[in-house]
Amino acid sequence: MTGEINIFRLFFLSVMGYLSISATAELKKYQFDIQVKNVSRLCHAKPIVTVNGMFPGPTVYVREGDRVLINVTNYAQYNMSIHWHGLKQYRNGWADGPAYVTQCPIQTGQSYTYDFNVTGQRGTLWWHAHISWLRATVHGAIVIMPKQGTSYPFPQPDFEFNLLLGEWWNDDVEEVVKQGNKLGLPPKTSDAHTINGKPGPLFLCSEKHTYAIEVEQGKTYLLRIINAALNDELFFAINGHKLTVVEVDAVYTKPFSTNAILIAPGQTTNVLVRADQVPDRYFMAARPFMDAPISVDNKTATAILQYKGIPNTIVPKLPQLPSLNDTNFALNYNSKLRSLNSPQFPAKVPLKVDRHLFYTIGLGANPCPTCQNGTRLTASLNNITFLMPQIGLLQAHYYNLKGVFTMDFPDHPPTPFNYTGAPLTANLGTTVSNLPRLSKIAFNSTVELVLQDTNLLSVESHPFHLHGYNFFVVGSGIGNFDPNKDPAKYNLVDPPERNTVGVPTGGWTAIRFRADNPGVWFIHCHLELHTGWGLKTAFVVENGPSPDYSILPPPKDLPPC
Ligand SMILES: *[C@@H]1O[C@H](CO)[C@@H](O)[C@H](O)[C@H]1NC(C)=O
Ligand SMILES: *[C@@H]1O[C@H](CO)[C@@H](O)[C@H](O)[C@H]1NC(C)=O
Ligand SMILES: *[C@@H]1O[C@H](CO)[C@@H](O)[C@H](O)[C@H]1NC(C)=O
Ligand SMILES: *[C@@H]1O[C@H](CO)[C@@H](O)[C@H](O)[C@H]1NC(C)=O
Ligand SMILES: *[C@@H]1O[C@H](CO)[C@@H](O)[C@H](O)[C@H]1NC(C)=O
Ligand SMILES: *[C@@H]1O[C@H](CO)[C@@H](O)[C@H](O)[C@H]1NC(C)=O
Ligand SMILES: *[C@@H]1O[C@H](CO)[C@@H](O)[C@H](O)[C@H]1NC(C)=O
Ligand SMILES: *[C@@H]1O[C@H](CO)[C@@H](O)[C@H](O)[C@H]1NC(C)=O
Ligand SMILES: *[C@@H]1O[C@H](CO)[C@@H](O)[C@H](O)[C@H]1NC(C)=O
Ligand SMILES: *[C@@H]1O[C@H](CO)[C@@H](O)[C@H](O)[C@H]1NC(C)=O
Ligand SMILES: [Cu+2]
Repeated sequence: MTGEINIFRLFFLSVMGYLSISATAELKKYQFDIQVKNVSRLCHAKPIVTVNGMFPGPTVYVREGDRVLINVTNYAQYNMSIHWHGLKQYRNGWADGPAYVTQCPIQTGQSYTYDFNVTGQRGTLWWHAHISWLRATVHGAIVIMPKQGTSYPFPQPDFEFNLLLGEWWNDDVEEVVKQGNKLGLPPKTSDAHTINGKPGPLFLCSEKHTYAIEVEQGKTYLLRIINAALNDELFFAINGHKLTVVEVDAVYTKPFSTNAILIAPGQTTNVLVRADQVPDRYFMAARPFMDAPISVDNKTATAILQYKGIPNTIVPKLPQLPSLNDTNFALNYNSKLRSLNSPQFPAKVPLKVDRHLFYTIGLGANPCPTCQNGTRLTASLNNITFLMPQIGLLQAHYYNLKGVFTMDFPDHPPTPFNYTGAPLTANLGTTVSNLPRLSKIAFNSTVELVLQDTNLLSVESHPFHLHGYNFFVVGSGIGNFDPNKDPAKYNLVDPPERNTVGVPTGGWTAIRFRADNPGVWFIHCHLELHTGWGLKTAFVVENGPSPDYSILPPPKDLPPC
């Protein structure tokens, strides 16, 4: 357990010991202290923002049905808020976390206790800071065990591990983002990718910092893989070993076997791995996918899968990852994802649509006299660049405060054009409205949202995340969405159900959901760069017919602005 490589094989045993005390729904309490600590494991040791001094932060272990109280106390100099990514927070947006959407930030010296129930969900999710770029180091796994007496719909693994894929800067990320905003350009790309906080031995200065797991011949392992990177979609593979995908975003899938997975920021993927190869040391590796002419940190993060009894001196071999720009792999991989759709876990896809939304995703440039190029890069949905308000939108909605937002976000782009045609360099300006524009959604209505990438400045793949819901990814394609032909090709039987979906480069994705969770729910690109540039809006889902279907009253300790 010591020396150059840390082996975490005892980890799951202690987890099981912990969980065995939970017979029925329990109250689980966590204390999250936001602290600036010098826990850097990379070349340039420097203090980073952490939870309880850990990077990645602590895992939240709960069981379906549990109530969870997490007291977040902020000892750092930055404003903070934490999002429980993928938890539906039924009627309970107060615990969702995005700063200035569902709460004001937890300011230095203040505490806020997130209080939520984990209902009707089980699997791997994660938590992360939801303010500025602080989630670079403030993140961790959420593992929701199935209800007691309920097994996985796949063979019970012998052991399990969490793998958090991250993106690392040698500088303070808050300075990095500030520098980008000042120039009006993307800030410098990251210096490394990491697996559980460590970049692996391919980095010159990091021989001592490699994550490793020890496996036993013949045993099966469940890997809970989380992409916690800020801006990079990642491929992940293990040399010599097949991965069987069984769950994405805490929803079971029809199992399929693959040499590599593709995982976008915000997404989670559970895979089964059987230790069925010649006992040896094998590299696990993660590297970006980028099929647009946009510069990206292309460095490979590695960790080690080591068979029991094999000495640490053996040099592992790298897996063959798809090439950086392997569009075909990406499209083919995503097309294999299907909901399990079993009697126990049915895919309740809305078949009839009450509300059709069509949002274009665009990059743009607005005048900025102080910026390096005289312009500032922006991003928009339906040509609207979203500016954050000064107070929480959910409070403004709940208390019916005027002058905070408007509810006129357009259902369609203002001017239709050839979205994915030749690069558009004219009309790059976007509409920056003074007040955030949101969209009102009737309670329990069914919504179809088509997200259409555009060639404004450049096409690019955008992972979109919706808060408060899972959605079904009913269709996807390259080029412009055709409302007359494409819906006929939808999968309305067993489409993947998730909370974050990649809109393909120069293509579109159609999602459907039933708006049965009242509140103000953020929807945004999960590339922090684009979110910061305004690629976001929110749905205001109205209350239902009675108080039982309405937003809960706010907690007393909700942070003030
Ligand atoms: C962080 O720790 C490293 C190694 O222990 C040390 O070299 C460095 O000076 C520390 N940095 C700060 C700001 O404390
Ligand atoms: C949260 O933690 C802080 C710091 O330990 C403590 O002062 C505060 O009382 C706690 N809040 C609750 C509700 O327990
Ligand atoms: C969580 O569930 C408990 C027990 O059913 C209930 O009393 C409580 O109001 C729920 N909390 C939230 C935030 O929904
Ligand atoms: C990674 O990017 C660097 C800098 O842009 C480039 O020099 C190098 O060739 C790239 N490597 C690969 C494997 O694409
Ligand atoms: C992908 O990148 C490789 C090497 O950088 C290049 O040779 C190839 O043409 C690219 N493929 C596509 C489809 O752009
Ligand atoms: C900014 O200006 C530089 C040269 O001054 C140019 O190479 C670059 O393409 C410009 N970037 C944008 C986003 O306009
Ligand atoms: C859109 O642009 C593409 C590529 O430039 C072109 O092939 C296509 O014909 C255009 N479509 C329409 C409807 O103009
Ligand atoms: C976006 O809005 C700006 C400002 O109103 C306008 O100049 C531009 O033409 C619009 N672009 C598109 C693609 O609709
Ligand atoms: C929402 O609509 C579904 C389908 O029509 C219905 O079964 C359900 O009872 C509705 N829920 C509420 C709270 O009205
Ligand atoms: C922290 O949040 C408060 C409340 O929104 C705001 O007034 C203050 O300016 C923020 N501080 C920083 C450093 O951003
Ligand atoms: Cu994006």
